[in-house]
Amino acid sequence: MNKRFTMLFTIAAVAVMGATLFGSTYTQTQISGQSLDMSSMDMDMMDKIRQMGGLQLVMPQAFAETDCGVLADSGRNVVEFNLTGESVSLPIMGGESYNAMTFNGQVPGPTLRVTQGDVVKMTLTIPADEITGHGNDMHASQMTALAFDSVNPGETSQYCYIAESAGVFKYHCSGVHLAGMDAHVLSGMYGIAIVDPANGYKKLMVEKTSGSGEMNRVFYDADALEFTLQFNQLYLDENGNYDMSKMMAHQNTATVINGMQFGYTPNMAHNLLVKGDVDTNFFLVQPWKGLELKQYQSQLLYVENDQHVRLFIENQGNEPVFFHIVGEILDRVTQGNRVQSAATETWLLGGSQNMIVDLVFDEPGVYALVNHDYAAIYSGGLGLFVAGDPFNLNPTLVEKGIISEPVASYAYVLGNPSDAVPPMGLNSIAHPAINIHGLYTDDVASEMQASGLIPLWEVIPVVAEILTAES
Ligand SMILES: [Cu+2]
Repeated sequence: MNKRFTMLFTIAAVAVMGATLFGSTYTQTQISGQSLDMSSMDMDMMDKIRQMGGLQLVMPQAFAETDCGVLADSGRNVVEFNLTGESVSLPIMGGESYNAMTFNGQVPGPTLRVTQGDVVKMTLTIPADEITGHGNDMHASQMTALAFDSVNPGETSQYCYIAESAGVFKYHCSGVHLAGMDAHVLSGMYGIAIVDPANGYKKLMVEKTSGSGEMNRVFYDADALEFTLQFNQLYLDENGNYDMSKMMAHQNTATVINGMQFGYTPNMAHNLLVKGDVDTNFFLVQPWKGLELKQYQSQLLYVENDQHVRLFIENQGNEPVFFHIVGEILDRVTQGNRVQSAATETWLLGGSQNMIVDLVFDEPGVYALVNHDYAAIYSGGLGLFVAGDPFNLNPTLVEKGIISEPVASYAYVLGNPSDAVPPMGLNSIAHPAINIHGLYTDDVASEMQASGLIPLWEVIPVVAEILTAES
């Protein structure tokens, strides 16, 4: 064979082989597209990954000391964070309940607040009678959940880390060796850690023409009235158990903010104050308004006008959050101590993403905070801020002797809901009063009452009697 024929043969062979290879690959891809069959999934997969060490390639020692003994002696401020994994039954809208998994008998779990550079000493205890083991993954730690693994019933385990970066960070149960993590988190085992910047928060600048047409630039001190809002979903079957197939199909049964659907909407006290009658609703959605609901009775979020308000917001869930406040503009959006936007109408949070929103409510009014996805709004992703005295209640409250002088927000009368109020930090304005509200077990609510928080279900009848008494 001469050289020319050899060349032709080679080109032809490559062409035929190529057509065979690529052709067959293409055809195979088309044919083998398959739907996910849950019943055939290998549930030992996480164990196998763990045995291979694949997910442990990032070792915590690579970036920060994590030895509790060494850190305790480091001279840094050590903050202890004690969590208990507990499966309990908690209410959902409509008088039903669901089988929740919790940290410390509440959803979300307690909020941790530290200053950048502090040492966090996290201890997870699983009671002996708990039905399953649990883990803990704190995103503020930059440690893989597998470095801590999971804790069995009847056992306690601990890890330490330095909170190196400022911002909001979720924490969540990591299941049993990572298996069932989705079930545990979406059943309630989540919370946040707020890491205040070492040098505190920045002043807030708000630029508006403020009606005059002239540019008006106002600076607000870094100190702010603060709230936490954590968005999530429930995926439940008819027995109130987590339904993985619904999660895989993104068909949630409820959208929750701090664990509850429509948890920040009016209750009977608000109806009484605004409409003069406990049974006359002044807002279309009031699913939690009865006194018998105690800690589950809905509450509103009260702010003053012209006050710097700071919101710590986390998307704990499986769906996007389009965070918006109807009638307001988000004056500043910060993530990881870096400003992302100013004067924005809506900000998008993907799963396990967070932000700090700074804003000022200029005018008295009722402002709805929403996940601006209509399906989320209708399934529970809505709550209300009330700024100032939009219902002009001050004269009546003073006249009846409930308050001695006009107040700048109704929080001075009714308090703000405990589950939306974070622990005090570097630049916190104290809430005038705090009432007991949240997806808590009765034991947790009783402890809060003993610690001095306001049980509104006991206060409302007294206020009602004063308001309705003949003068
Ligand atoms: Cu768990």
